[in-house]
Amino acid sequence: MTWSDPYSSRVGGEARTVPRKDPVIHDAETASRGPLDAEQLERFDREGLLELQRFFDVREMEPLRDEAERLKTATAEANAEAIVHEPESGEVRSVFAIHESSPVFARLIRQPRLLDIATQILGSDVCIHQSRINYKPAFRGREFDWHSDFETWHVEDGMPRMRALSLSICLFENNPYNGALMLVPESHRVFVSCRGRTPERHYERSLQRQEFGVPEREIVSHLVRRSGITAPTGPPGSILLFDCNTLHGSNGNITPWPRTNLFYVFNSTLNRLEAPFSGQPPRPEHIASRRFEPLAHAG
Ligand code: 6CS
Ligand code: FE
Repeated sequence: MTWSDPYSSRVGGEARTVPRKDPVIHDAETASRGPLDAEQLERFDREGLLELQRFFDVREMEPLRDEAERLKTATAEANAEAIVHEPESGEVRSVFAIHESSPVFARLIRQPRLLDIATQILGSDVCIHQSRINYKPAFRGREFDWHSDFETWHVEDGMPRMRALSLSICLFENNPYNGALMLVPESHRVFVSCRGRTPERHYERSLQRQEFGVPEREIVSHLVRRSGITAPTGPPGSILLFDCNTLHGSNGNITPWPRTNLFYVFNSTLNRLEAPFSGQPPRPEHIASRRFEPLAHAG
């Protein structure tokens, strides 16, 4: 750990873990008001994740699935660099910045029943750091190796502290077979510093297959021995909240069932991005937004 950066990683040193320096629930008073009850907040604080099945009515997912399909071609025409393809099959793996490109997905995230959860946990106004659709297509969806999002957002985007969270919305059923997200409970409590140094324009490869910012296997094994792995499943309309530092990954999908999830990353407006701690230029706006205006409720 360098004196100036409590979360230094990929600085050429050995891999190691350091205790988290930030709270998970950032303000007790704000946390006492919001959609989550005390038991749900306590579970999120303890485990670094919270699944809410049937948050949306299944019928609400149909128009969102249509919009996710539409965005594949619309983004290819309007902002092709926001599309990531699967390395072998060429299928669409992810589309980024959906809160910018889609009025439907821009409006969805500003519903009080979602936006107020982020405010409740992060203890401040919030903005969107990143949004994306991970399509995990049938038969062809490839894996996402183990990682902490915060490690990447700190090193490659300059996110200073752990005051951000991800919301995942299942557009199709997430079941034990089609590549559901796997998370290590309680792993958010340690920062896993990774070896190596970040290559230039790393994101041009890491979003297809991440090589840097992947924790050492013995560290993953240690955390899994201690707390196991959870893979929340549920019908379309289920949601999953996870802390920016909760270790997660997902297997490939060789089933006929797509596992398309929306992801929105809420950042606290008090946690504005600085210069990337890698010393490299910032990643493009569609991956790491540098607009920090507070997100307002949908009218
Ligand atoms: O680099 C990123 O920001 C992206 N990478 C992963 C594997 N998860 C978070 C995010 O989508
Ligand atoms: Fe991730």
